[in-house]
Parts: sequence; C-alpha cells; structure tokens
Amino acid sequence: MIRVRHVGAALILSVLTLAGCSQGTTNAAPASAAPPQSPQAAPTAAVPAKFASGDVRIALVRQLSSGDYFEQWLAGAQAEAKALNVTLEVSSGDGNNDKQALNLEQAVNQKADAIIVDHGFAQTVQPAVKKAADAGIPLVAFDVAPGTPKAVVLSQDDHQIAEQALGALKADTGGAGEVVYVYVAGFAPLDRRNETWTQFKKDNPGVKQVAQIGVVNSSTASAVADQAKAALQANPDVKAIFAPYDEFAKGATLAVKELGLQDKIKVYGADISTADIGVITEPDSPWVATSATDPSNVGRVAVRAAALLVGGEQVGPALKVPPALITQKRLRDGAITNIEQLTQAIPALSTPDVARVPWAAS
Ligand code: SR1
Repeated sequence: MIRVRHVGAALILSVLTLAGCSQGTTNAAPASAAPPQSPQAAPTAAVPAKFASGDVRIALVRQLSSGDYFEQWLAGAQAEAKALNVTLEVSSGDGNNDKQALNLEQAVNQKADAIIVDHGFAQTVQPAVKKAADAGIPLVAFDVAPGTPKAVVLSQDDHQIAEQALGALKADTGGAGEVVYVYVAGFAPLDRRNETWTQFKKDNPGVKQVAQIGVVNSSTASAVADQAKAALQANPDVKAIFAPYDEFAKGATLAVKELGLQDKIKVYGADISTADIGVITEPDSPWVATSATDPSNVGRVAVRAAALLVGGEQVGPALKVPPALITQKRLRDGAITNIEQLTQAIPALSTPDVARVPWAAS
C-alpha cells in the first residue's frame, strides 16, 4: 500500500475558518446531466475541522494500475487529495481480484474515513463493500457495481463513449463492412460499451463483426496486437477495428501497421493520454478517432466525491463524466501533442462542477 500524506494544502485551507462541518447538498451533477463549465470558483463554505487538521484518510482500492489510463487517473486523484489536505491510501490488486478484495477488507478494518473502489468484479468486491456500508464508511464506486445503494456510483458515460467512436466508424465506412471487435466481458465500462456495440450492429446490418478478440493483463496492448494480427490475416476484407479501451486501440494500431494495412483498415478507440496522442498523430497511423474523458479529471472527481461524503454532504447517487470525441484530424490540425494542450482545446474535458467541494477553490 502506498500512503501519501499531503500537508501543504493545509496552508491554503487554513485561510478559512475552522468552524466545523458544513452540512447539506452540493452542486454535484446528477447522472446524465451535462455539467456546465465554470471559471475558477472561490470556496463558499468553511473547511471542516477534520480536513483542516489533515486527519482525513481516504482509501483508494484499485483492481488495475498499469497502463496510461490508470496512471493518469491516479495522478489526478493524488493531486485532488493534496489540494483537499487528505491522506490517500492507495492499493492495487494488479489485476488479481482476490488481492483487491483483501485490500478492500483491510481498508474497512483500518476504518478509512471513506473508500473509493476503482474497477473490480462485482462478485469479488461486493462482500467487502457491504461490510464497509454496514460499518457506515462512505463509499464511491468507480467503474464497478457496488451492490448497495449506499455507495455513490461514478462512471464515465460509457454508452456515449461507444456511440461517439462508432459514429466516427459509421461516417468513415458508410455503415457497411467487416469489423474486428476488441472486448473482454466482466469489466463494467467495457460491458456498457458492449451494450452500445450490440445495438449498433442491430441498427446497422451492413456492419459485420467477423472476429472478437481481447485480453486484459499487464501487457494488454502487445497481447491484443498479436490477436489482432491473427484476426486480420484470417479476415482480409476487414475495414475497421472497434477497440474501446486505449490499450486495445494501441494493440490494434500496432497490428495494422505491422501488417502494412493502414491504408485499408482504421481503428476506433476509447481513452486518451499523451502517449496515445503520439500514437494517433504519428505518420500513417490507422487510429483515427477515440472517445475519451480526461482520466486525471475523473480521478479528481472520485476524490472530491469521497471528500464530500466525509464532510457530510449529499452526493449522487450517481455521477457521470461525459466524454468528447477526439479525432486524428483535430489533433493534427491543432498541433496537439499532449493532454495539457488537449484539455485547453476542449475545456469540457474538465468538469469542476461535478462533485464540487464547497470549502475548496476549484
Ligand atoms: C479494463 S477496463 C478499461 C477502461 O476502464 C476505464 O473506464 C477506461 O476508460 C478504460 O477504457
């Protein structure tokens, strides 16, 4: 477990009175509402005493931690914890669901002030989530079904992610042609994206899925590249690969390039990172569109939601962070080479109004 104690922010927080917890509702956006963008906002409430004294411990219990998405997400969560003067106790199952469940049990036993469960399979996390809920520990569940209405459910809008990427695929293919699909069942965000893909195929009978591939492990991209190469060699008429996770899309891109098929086959993905921007914009890249949130923003939202619960505020019951469609053309035309430039070009990727903390500047 990594323990990160953030004390610097106490200086910022202490400019406000230490008059105790503010109770009440916040302007946390409900699910499916498009959050309005706001300029930098000043605090509107006093800092709860426990936050001012630096005594808040939030456990972040992760299923996965490797890969661009999860690294950026953690960086955002840590930055928000620092800003809120919270100790973030981070553990990862590293893809081992039993290990994640043990880490979750440990967070409950150690009486964390709040717990964020980040991904995971319902059957392995729900027993410990129930213990946390029974013990009155506030919970935020990101990309995992908590099995209790007591947890705030945080997600990206996964149906919209798939819709945006598939909209680009349809525009480019005219809604007809053979497609390779990359998917692994059991991961809540991928399952939701799969619902949209299933409907898309019904709505577009000219689109024919000729192969389904996919693996999630510590080297997802290279494993998917190997699978994609085999699928493409077996199906020479494929026009597109739908790969709605950036590690999938990177693997698909590698396969297409290694086979020299980039003029014929395009990749439609999900997620974004500075490294992904490099892959999408490199010469001859077949990865032409991705639908994504800013992962570090989502990590920030998770910590804010947990902090609000610790502070006695009402949140949720569900929070959704909307994605944006990012095309290769837009990145190239805008000479965008990293996430910072991207978030400046697309301000909607920052969502300060989702789970805004009234005692903090945002
Ligand atoms: C294995 S699940 C991977 C997905 O989790 C997050 O929702 C990211 O968007 C990523 O695509």
